[in-house]
Amino acid sequence: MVPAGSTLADIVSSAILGGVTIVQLREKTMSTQAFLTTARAVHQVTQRHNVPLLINDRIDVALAVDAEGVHIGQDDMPLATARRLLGPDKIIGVSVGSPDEAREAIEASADYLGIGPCFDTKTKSVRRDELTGPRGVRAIWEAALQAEGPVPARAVAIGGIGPSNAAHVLGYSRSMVLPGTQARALDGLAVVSAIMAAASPRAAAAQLAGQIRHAADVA
Ligand code: TZP
Ligand code: MG
Repeated sequence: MVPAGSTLADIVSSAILGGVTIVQLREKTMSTQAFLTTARAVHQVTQRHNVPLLINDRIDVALAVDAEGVHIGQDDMPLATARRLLGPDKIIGVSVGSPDEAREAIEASADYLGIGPCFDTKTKSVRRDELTGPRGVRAIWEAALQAEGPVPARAVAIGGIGPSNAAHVLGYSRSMVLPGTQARALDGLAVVSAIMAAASPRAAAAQLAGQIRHAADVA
């Protein structure tokens, strides 16, 4: 998803200048060598801006480039194993699509949850019955907040999110006050195409960052 004339590193740099606070590198088809080369180039950019880089799926690539963390899904390496390999200081995020998955991730000490897929997306093949919608995001987030274990530092919604629906997702997904818990807003949004395919990744990131800040202010 890189337009002709610009490199992935250029787009990542623009997105960070717009307000992106964490970058995840997700490559499903590249050779390991190409993935490593790309990860090193992107890491140079993220380090220059002091923004953490997470590697999707590949603990080995994260270790090889000394990325700040990884993002794993339900079918990837289990969190406890990833933690053992990465040590205590790396960030480990987990994709969760149900209250049970959220509870399990919290109990295994995930640093953040990626909740979704919220809406349909062209970036990944998802089944209609997997889509959570904003209502599902909130239910999953509430389950996480009630789980036994460290309350996650962060939770983001993912899947088909962009400037036209971000405010709705953020507002709706704010947890309700449950016995023994405090209402908490989502910490942010994870987006791919809304930034990577935008005419101006920097402007798209700035718009989304503004919506996230606004949601935090009213929470
Ligand atoms: N996991 C759930 S939805 C998704 C991933 C990786 C794709 C998100 O991409 P987009 O373009 O922001 O919908
Ligand atoms: Mg994965």
